[in-house]
Amino acid sequence: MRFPKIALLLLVGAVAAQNTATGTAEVAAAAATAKALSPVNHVKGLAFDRIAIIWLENTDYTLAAGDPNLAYFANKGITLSNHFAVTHPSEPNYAAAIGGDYFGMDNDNFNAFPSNVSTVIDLLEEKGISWGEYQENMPYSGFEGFAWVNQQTGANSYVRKHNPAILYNSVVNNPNRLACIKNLTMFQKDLKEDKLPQWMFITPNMTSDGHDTSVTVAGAWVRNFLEPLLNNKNFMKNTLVLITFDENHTYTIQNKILGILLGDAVPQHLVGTTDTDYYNHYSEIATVEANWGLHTLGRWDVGANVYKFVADQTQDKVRQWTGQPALSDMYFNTSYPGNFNSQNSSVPWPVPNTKAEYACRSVLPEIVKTWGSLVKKTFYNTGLEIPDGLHPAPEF
Ligand SMILES: *[C@@H]1O[C@H](CO)[C@@H](O)[C@H](O)[C@H]1NC(C)=O
Ligand SMILES: *[C@@H]1O[C@H](CO)[C@@H](O)[C@H](O)[C@H]1NC(C)=O
Ligand SMILES: *[C@@H]1O[C@H](CO)[C@@H](O)[C@H](O)[C@H]1NC(C)=O
Ligand SMILES: *[C@@H]1O[C@H](CO)[C@@H](O)[C@H](O)[C@H]1NC(C)=O
Ligand SMILES: *[C@@H]1O[C@H](CO)[C@@H](O)[C@H](O)[C@H]1NC(C)=O
Ligand SMILES: CC(=O)N[C@H]1CO[C@H](CO)[C@@H](O)[C@@H]1O
Repeated sequence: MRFPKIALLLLVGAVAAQNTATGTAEVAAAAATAKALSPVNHVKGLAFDRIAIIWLENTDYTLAAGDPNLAYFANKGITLSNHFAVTHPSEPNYAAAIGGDYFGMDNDNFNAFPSNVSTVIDLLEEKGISWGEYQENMPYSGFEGFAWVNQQTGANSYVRKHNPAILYNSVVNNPNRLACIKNLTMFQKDLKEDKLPQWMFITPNMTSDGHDTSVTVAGAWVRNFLEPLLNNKNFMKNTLVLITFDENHTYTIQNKILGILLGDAVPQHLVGTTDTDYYNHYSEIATVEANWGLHTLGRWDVGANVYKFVADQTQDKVRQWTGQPALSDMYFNTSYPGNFNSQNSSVPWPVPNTKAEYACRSVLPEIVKTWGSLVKKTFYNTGLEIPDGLHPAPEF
């Protein structure tokens, strides 16, 4: 797959130094000199010392819950039965999971967020917590291209739209950060050398994650990947694993997705249970913030629920969705306007709520420095209730 030239010219203009080539020869040349880093830290968390987030693709809740391999993992952990994606299609969900918003994105294009937009990576690094991404079949560490197909079969393999960190110039423009975006071959190497980071995001390829196949293939892939890790001392170090999906498959129903929490950080008495509290992709950031006492991004991460078993150890309060519209009327199936919206991008850059204080967490000082003077224009609040395309924020 190639991205259209127009999109390349328009969107990559500002980041001309990036190497987005996807030709076989260029990729081979770049791979030969690609820098990879595997920083190691051991910052203690309140509920876990490591988190591994694994995303599969496009499956409705009920179908996922019925998959035997996913059920196998559900029995070993906590099932999140009221867990939602934030919009459609894929890319904005991946973006949201580390950036605290999707900035109106309603497409899978070559989108790049400007470098003044921070992510969970800024929050982690500020506290000296190592992080990394493992993207199956990414041809080399820090590859910035739109896609990389299987060289034997031509089938879709690695895609940029499923790589959250690569969407953010705050990551891409920093060579040391770029070098922490690696593939699964490097995961196995880091595992063996006991160099896995404390926060990691794992994306299987387009076959393995179910995108071009089915939840049966995705379930089998996770079983094959994760089962050996459950007894691996280099992996299980007070580790929390999240298995989830980017989005529900059927656009006209609520965008509910399966989530499973497991690992040796999950308290024994909760193994095999279900947590019915409301969570969404922003909970992935909020939980990490609460666990390590991080600052926040001042976006939808601030008010998102922290997973209950973690919240019990961090003194966070898990809240119910009480606002209007009721949760049952929220579909989370279209994007509100924003800079990356293909229908309506003529809205100002959303300003983080730099004054937000919630659960004793404040916004990252660097974000306050950049955006603080504009805080009057913010539409982010500390509520659990987030907007969607059918119910945009009143300020929109
Ligand atoms: C993974 O990345 C490494 C390091 O850049 C590279 O040597 C290797 O060929 C890549 N593996 C796959 C399967 O793409
Ligand atoms: C995806 O990864 C699996 C291994 O997990 C491999 O067997 C398969 O060939 C890969 N598919 C593509 C299209 O690269
Ligand atoms: C979102 O869901 C609502 C309710 O089913 C439906 O009316 C609307 O068409 C859906 N939007 C999209 C883009 O599918
Ligand atoms: C952030 O970057 C965008 C895009 O370059 C720019 O339009 C905006 O003014 C910047 N905002 C701040 C507060 O730096
Ligand atoms: C775009 O969205 C903004 C905010 O909702 C709205 O004020 C504006 O009228 C919309 N523009 C178009 C062309 O729809
Ligand atoms: C077909 C299917 O299973 N879709 C699920 C998507 O999520 C909603 C919940 O919000 C389920 O009711 C659907 O079953």
